[in-house]
Amino acid sequence: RQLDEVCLPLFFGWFLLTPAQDQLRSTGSDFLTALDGFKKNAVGSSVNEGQEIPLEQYFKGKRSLHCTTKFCDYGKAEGAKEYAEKPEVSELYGSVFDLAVSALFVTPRTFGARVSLTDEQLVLWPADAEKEAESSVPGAGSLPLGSRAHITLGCADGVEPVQTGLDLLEILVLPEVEPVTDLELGSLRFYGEGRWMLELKEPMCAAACFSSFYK
Ligand code: 2AM
Repeated sequence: RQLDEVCLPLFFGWFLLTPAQDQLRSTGSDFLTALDGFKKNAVGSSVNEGQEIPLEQYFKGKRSLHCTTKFCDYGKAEGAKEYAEKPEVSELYGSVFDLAVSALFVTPRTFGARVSLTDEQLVLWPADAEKEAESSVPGAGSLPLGSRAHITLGCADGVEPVQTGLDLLEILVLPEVEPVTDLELGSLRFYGEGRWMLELKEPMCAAACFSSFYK
């Protein structure tokens, strides 16, 4: 085996700096509390059907918050080597970017934050990230590049984090609906089957370092 194959990471992505992690966790927690409060008065719209525990306990938290660009699985994932060899990847490795967190969402499986990438950030986004999800989420392949960009904030018991991006795509392929209410943080929409999305009144700016992760 070639050394460069051995050295491919588990994934590349933007890793939030500590202040941004703290701020996003805190905003996320405010959102779950507000959603719990709202659901008490809403009929037939439970995320954790039959489970009366607060959402904050329902979702198991993640330690280090990041926005995955390319999942490489140490080189086993398709296109991993090609991605790692892109000149932009080595040029921008270690640089800090301002990510715009534009929305928060929950489904019965996952809790995440939507990231709206700029053109400059999209050069690090794999061209097939949305198409790759087409078999799990029909229609995902036709969404704009970067639609899958997200930060996993928590997963229900037994759910793998890869599900967060698929849940986001699943919401984005649905027709737009009217907000059910305006919360302090922004407007809240309900997409059926326990799927909620809060569009932030003011997108949150999260400083994050482009790097890679090896277990
Ligand atoms: P996440 O980006 O939704 O958090 C390590 O497992 C990281 O890679 C996690 O952050 C995870 O999800 C992401 N990941 C795991 N499998 C993946 C896949 N098949 N495609 C894209 N991202 C994946």
